[in-house]
Amino acid sequence: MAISREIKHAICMWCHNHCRVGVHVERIPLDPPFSKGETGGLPRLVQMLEDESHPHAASYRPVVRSCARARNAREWFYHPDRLSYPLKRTGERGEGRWTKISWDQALDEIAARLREIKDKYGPEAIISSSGTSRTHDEYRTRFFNILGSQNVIGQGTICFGSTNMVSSIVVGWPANHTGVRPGVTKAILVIGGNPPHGENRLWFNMLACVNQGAKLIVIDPRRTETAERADLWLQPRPGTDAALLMAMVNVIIEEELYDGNFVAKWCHGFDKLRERARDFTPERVSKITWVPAEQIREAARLYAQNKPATTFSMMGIEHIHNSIEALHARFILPALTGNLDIKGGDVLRPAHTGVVSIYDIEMNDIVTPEQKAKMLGADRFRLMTAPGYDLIAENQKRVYGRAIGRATCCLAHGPTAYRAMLDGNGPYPVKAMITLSSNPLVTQANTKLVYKAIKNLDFYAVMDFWMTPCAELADYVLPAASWLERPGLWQFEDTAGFVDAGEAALPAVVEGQYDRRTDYDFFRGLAIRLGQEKYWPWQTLEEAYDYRLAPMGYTLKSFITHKNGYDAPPTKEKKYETTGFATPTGKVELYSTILEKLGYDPLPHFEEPVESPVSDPEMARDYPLILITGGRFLPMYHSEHRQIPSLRRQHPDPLVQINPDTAARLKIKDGDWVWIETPRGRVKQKCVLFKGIDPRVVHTEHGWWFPELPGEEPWLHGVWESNINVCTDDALEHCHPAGGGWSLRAGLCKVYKVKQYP
Ligand SMILES: Nc1nc2c(c(=O)[nH]1)N[C@H]1C(S)=C(S)[C@@H](COP(=O)(O)OP(=O)(O)OC[C@H]3O[C@@H](n4cnc5c(=O)[nH]c(N)nc54)[C@H](O)[C@@H]3O)O[C@H]1N2
Ligand SMILES: Nc1nc2c(c(=O)[nH]1)N[C@H]1C(S)=C(S)[C@@H](COP(=O)(O)OP(=O)(O)OC[C@H]3O[C@@H](n4cnc5c(=O)[nH]c(N)nc54)[C@H](O)[C@@H]3O)O[C@H]1N2
Ligand SMILES: [Mo]
Repeated sequence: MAISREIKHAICMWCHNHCRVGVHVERIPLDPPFSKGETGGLPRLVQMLEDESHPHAASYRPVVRSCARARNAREWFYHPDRLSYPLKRTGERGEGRWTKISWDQALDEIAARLREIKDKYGPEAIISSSGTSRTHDEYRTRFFNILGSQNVIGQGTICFGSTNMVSSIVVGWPANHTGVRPGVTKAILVIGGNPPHGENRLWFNMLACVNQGAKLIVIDPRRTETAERADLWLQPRPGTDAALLMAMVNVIIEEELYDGNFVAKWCHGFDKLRERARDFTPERVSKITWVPAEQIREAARLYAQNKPATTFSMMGIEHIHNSIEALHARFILPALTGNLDIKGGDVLRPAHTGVVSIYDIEMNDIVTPEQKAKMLGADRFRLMTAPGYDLIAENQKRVYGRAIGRATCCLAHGPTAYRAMLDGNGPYPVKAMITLSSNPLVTQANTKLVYKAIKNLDFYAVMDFWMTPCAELADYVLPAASWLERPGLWQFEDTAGFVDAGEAALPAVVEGQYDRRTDYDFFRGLAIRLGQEKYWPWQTLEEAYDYRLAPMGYTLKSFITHKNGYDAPPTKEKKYETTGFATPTGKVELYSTILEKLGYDPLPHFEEPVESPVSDPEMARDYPLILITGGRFLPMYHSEHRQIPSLRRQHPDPLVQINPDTAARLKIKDGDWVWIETPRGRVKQKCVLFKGIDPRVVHTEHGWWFPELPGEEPWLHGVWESNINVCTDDALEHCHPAGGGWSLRAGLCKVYKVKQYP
């Protein structure tokens, strides 16, 4: 029997590109007694390339071919530290003593513990921490909705949640970076994003536009690779984007660069906006932002006078105190300039209606008002919790027939939940948490508080691929099947107009070697033990996806066979002309009636960051530098991949960027390890001198832990060494009053050399 090679069609979930890849798998025939019947040997992963059968294979090619993760996929997949079987803690929490158990035992015991806690404290005492849309989160939400707990917390509150929410309240639907079109797009405005590292598939597209003459305007405190390519780069003081963007609005209105017809017919509140924008003269804003007034004018003109123009805003403006206001101003820009829903501008892409919606899978309509009221943080941070979500959902259902899914923009409030996990610090006790597809000890702000909160839980379970710092503190650790071992269905949270499907490339279970399950299996396993059986008719994730595709007449397999696993009905321009916008007034709400109804300022305003040389000069004497964190860098993804040798060799250490003048003053040299300290704590990273950052600002990486260090306490794989979230702030009074987000990019710190390290 010859070696056979097969190409499996899969959706890579190692980053936000969600590339459809061809996973090359070989079966090497084995002689008896090793042969497993007709299949003849185990499938082996050989390599990962773009999926040639996909209609957009050409756009995936440069991305996949240049991807270090794809190239080293075998190192990841066959890594000896991958979790293989459920583990149960045998020693004290954090002691690092485990015993291997079966899935049935794990699910029986976990379900029994959850039932106990539910009976004693109510379902809302059980919560879950989620991550960054790397798994099939809609089934988690379904489980929790049926259970009766609205307390799924997660990164959505600071990762695309505010973007999707603010876009929804202003233009009715998420419309961020939806329109980059080579040959058509004439200008691209990038605000606080660095796609060469963060979303390089899009970056290749942007470069194609730029190479065909599109103007690139970049707003970033660092001279990033994106800024290097810009026609105009604005370097603001971190955290001041709301003022800067309102100054652009000011120029566009005062110089009459706006699209009068569109504004008159389709915008609500123009006069009030004009009034508000008057305060934001480039001269005044220049003093706030450090950006010269003339550059602000130039940016506004370049953007407004090159139509169609598209906008791309990222974490640079979500991770600041003024996030909602900055995003509001940012979504006003395409409306004022008539760039909405036109080819090459900012396109509204309603969900693919041939697929059962994420909203319906989540079963959001069964949630009672009493349960919504118990959602942690919903009383205080009303925009991105139940009250705000209900308002956008109502309008989206009217216009689009469905609302966007909840994973990004309707979550319980993390910092409120971690406090509720500490006795007596919340509205009611939180006693159990399931961490799945997230690593909050590394990625959530204020690690010390998160640590204390987790340690105080009655019950903690973690489902992951690896023994993360969080997993080390769990009572049960569950081995997850990765995207390579499970089918995939990708609709960009229902906001992209397409559906993409993939198959499992490799088995999740190999007898005698490993027994991994999908996150779906985990929740369904708990669900049927907790009396939810009738809501989970689909035995496997694949059956669940068959159900999702049934309206189009396909199963997952037949969709892949007959449609190459992809479908995207053509999008029409200016759909609003027939439907109106999905907002309460049916227009673009420059003046947001939803913000008003929720009790917030309906127009963008500027507030100083809580910690800044302006708002707290006294603090600035002790902590004189502005700290921005978390700039993305390849080949890592947040806290992942540190254990993969080929990837770690490319980026072995955590790096802090410091301007050479500042470093010289502090007697720090390139390559020195330095402490970064805030009132919350201090960690060390290695200095890189960087002229592209203002001398008053430093930038650190995030996501650092060291899988090679011991797992048991106090090490927890080095979670206290270089993890910048030890230093970040999540105080409730500092979170955004509407969105609840915490600032990761505009605090104060001091930096000094580490003596004798490493
Ligand atoms: N200081 C600072 N902190 C930040 C940021 C910053 O810029 N600065 N960025 C923030 C942002 S935008 C985000 S999105 C968050 C990210 O926060 P997280 O989502 O918590 O980050 P990850 O490190 O990606 O953690 C994901 C974990 O889930 C596991 N995992 C991946 N896929 C799956 C799956 O399919 N199933 C299961 N069960 N597990 C899986 C991974 O192995 C990993 O351990 O970090 C935030 N934290
Ligand atoms: N390789 C890799 N790719 C990733 C990820 C990863 O961890 N690694 N994470 C994924 C996730 S979940 C996300 S959310 C995206 C994030 O993607 P991006 O947001 O594009 O990435 P970042 O590099 O975090 O931030 C962009 C820029 O914001 C700038 N910035 C900092 N403070 C400010 C400010 O006050 N104002 C402005 N205007 N800019 C500021 C930083 O200098 C940085 O260059 O990346 C995704 N892709
Ligand atoms: Mo994110």
